[in-house]
Amino acid sequence: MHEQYQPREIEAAAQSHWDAQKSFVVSEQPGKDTFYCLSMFPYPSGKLHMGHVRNYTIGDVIARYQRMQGKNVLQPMGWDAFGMPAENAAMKNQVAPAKWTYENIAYMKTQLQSLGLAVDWTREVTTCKPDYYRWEQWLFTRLFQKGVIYRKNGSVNWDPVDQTVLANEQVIDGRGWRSGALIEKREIPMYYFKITAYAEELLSSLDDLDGWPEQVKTMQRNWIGKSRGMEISFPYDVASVGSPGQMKVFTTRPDTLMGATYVAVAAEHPLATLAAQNNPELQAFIDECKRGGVAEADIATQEKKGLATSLRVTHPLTGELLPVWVANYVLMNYGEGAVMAVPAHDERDFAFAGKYGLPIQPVIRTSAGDATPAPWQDAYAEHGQLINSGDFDGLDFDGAFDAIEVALQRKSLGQARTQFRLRDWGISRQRYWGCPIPIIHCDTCGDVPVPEDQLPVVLPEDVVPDGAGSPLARMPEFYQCQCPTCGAPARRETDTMDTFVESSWYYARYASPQYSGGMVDPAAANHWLPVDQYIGGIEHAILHLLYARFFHKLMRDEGLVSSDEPFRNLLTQGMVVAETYYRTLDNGGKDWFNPADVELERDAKAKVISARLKSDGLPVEIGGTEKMSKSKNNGVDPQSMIDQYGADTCRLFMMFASPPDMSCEWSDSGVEGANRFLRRVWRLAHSHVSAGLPGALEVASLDDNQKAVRRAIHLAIRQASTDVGQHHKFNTAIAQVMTLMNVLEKASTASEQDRALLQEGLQTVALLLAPITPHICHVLWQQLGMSGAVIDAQWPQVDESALAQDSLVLVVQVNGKLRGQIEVAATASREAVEAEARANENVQRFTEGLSIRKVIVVPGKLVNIVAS
Ligand code: ANZ
Ligand code: ZN
Repeated sequence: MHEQYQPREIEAAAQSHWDAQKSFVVSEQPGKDTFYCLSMFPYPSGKLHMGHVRNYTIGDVIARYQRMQGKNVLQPMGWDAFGMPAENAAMKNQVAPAKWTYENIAYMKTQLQSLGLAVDWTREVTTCKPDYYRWEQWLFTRLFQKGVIYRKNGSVNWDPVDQTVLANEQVIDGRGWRSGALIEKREIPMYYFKITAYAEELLSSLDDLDGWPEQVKTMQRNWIGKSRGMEISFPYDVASVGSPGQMKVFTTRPDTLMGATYVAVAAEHPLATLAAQNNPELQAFIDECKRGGVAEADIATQEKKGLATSLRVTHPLTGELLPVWVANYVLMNYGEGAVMAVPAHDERDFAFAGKYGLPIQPVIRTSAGDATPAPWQDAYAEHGQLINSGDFDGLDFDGAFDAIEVALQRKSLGQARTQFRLRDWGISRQRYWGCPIPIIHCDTCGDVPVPEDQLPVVLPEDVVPDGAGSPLARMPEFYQCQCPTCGAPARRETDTMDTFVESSWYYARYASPQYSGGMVDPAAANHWLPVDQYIGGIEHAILHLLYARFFHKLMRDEGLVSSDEPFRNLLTQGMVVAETYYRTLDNGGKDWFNPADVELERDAKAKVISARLKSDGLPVEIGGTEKMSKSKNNGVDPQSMIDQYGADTCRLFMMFASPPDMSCEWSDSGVEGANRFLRRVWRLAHSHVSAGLPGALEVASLDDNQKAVRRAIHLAIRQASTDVGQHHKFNTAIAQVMTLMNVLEKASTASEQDRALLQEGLQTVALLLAPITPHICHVLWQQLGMSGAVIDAQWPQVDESALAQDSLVLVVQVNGKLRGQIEVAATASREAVEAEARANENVQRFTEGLSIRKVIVVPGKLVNIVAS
């Protein structure tokens, strides 16, 4: 055993052992418990960032721990390889997205491998390869035939200068990111997954996901957004509109119907079109609304604007005429594209009515009273008793809901309805680097799915896009084809799929990644699925997880998998954050400096008092900790940490810094501390091993000091087992091992039994750390003379008899201040403990002249004497 801890050699040796033994290659083993541990696969952006390292280390620790529990563990890895960054890089550097992507994958794979992940690399899945996406296309054609996928017009961001469709993130302040042109909304035909048909099930089965964070389930519930409400019709007459009809709204607050003072429609609503016919000002406003991004978030936050029309509709119960407005806060694709506005009880309507001088009529008594609200208070939106509502006065929400429904039904002007906020999932993208949509357009036969024997529709890989629309649409060799049904010349679809489609089913493909007989081999899929532990970032809490859950149900309904949900347990890891440093520029902007380029000055308590740039020695401002990002220049390249200290230090630091679901602050000193600890472990093991391995431990003949050491060993096992196994609290488990190390370093090595005990202690350290720092533990295990590799060892068991204590040391406090220690028999009664405490010399000194009011005994821990 080398005297110095040499991570480079150790890590190479451990990794080549695992490679040679194919340690992590798994197959189905009937009868053995399985554990499928999955971390969200990376987008091959070029190199790993700290977020990846943290995610994959957490997954790896769990996978290795489960293996030590005797499970047959599957931990796969792959690449979410389609997407826009490849196209952007391609335009910048004139390389094909395929080449760029494959090169990134090759490099990032070496990085992942250097972390020593217990991954079965024979199962690597790369979503941009035809052997993967052909099955996505296959499922698409099946679902298209079933009607679960359909085609309809959808609105996109259209850049009139570049003549191309832009993704939401390519629209900046309403303008194209490259051209700077004002973006228009355009309607084009697109394909949709009918996810709304699964809305009810996607909502209700959340209740079965006990292993998911409550917060994520809430986010999913809100996204699906089930609401019970009423559809209400407002008739309009010949005079004001030109022909009779009804304007429908959807409302969750039918109880406020008597407070509706106007109605508002979306810019795309037919009544808006009608009203604009002789009104150029209104037409201009409608055009303005139609421009601008299609992102929902933008619409929610934008300033409320509207324009009156000359139209009137009739209130369904009072017969009063209400003015019709066109408003930018009403969405065409939600509800009915129109709202009954109740400014007294809806914040958006309130803001709008205030701005345009529309009447505000309170109809609910809330905790804020019944006066006309000004300014807005959240209480105005509460449920409460009806007022100013005629016959309905005095009813509560439920009573009013039912009574108003009856009144509306009598006139055939309304009825209760449940609706979802969730929209069907539009998956068409007018981009090159994605999975081709397997549809052929024929003038005679319409949209024909590509027959199974003609799949995959292969995406040509040698194309360099130029940003002006999809290159596929300019490649006759791609789009010219024959109709599979009638044989006439036809045109292949040139849109590709949203890359969320690939990431919606990769977890299932890992079960049988090379299977060529179908999307998944059902036997293998059902053997491994559902995933026992899924780990990834909270940024995927809504869309990715919802789509994957949806796909699981689609695959179930195709007979491919038998479970209802893909991920049994979900862990959302916290962010990696780091300090930020900056200088303020003359123009008021900020120039951000990377932590690696900054030198810190600390006071005696190690508190940072100032920061200077290494290059010029001049001060920089400290900006607080933030998520590592390019914009704040506070990213730290994990590779430099691995190169300098080795993967084990990096892993230990990440796991020790915080529990996995909390944010983890990167710090130089934390990394150095982790490295120092591993050197300590190595040093102790080295001196132990150099003295020759001891004989067997004779537990029965240990003296008191030895018993205390052995107790520390088994306490560490007990605590670390609950920390890791039950709570994923790797940080406290590591702290247990550190405590144990303190004991072992001080323990005597004089006798053979002392050394046998140290042997047990070091073995325990190697086992408890094995999931976290697998390389050093691999070598320690060998050096400690153990047969077999530590990855095949079992997690250590607590010897309960080692925990038993003959006597206990309790601290004694007087009025909460530590005043002494007493030693009592472990079996001593409460009275005996109290008597011993009162008899303590120091206690007597501090209670002299006082009378003892109360003695509190916390068994096994302390005695507090209250005296005055
Ligand atoms: C009257 C009303 C009174 C409303 C009140 C709220 C409070 P959820 O719960 O999300 O389903 N709404 C309906 N369609 C809309 C559209 N196309 N664009 C914008 N807003 C629309 O929301 C339902 C509520 O959102 C409905 O209830 C409607 O406003 C609004 F005191 O109607 B409410
Ligand atoms: Zn045809």
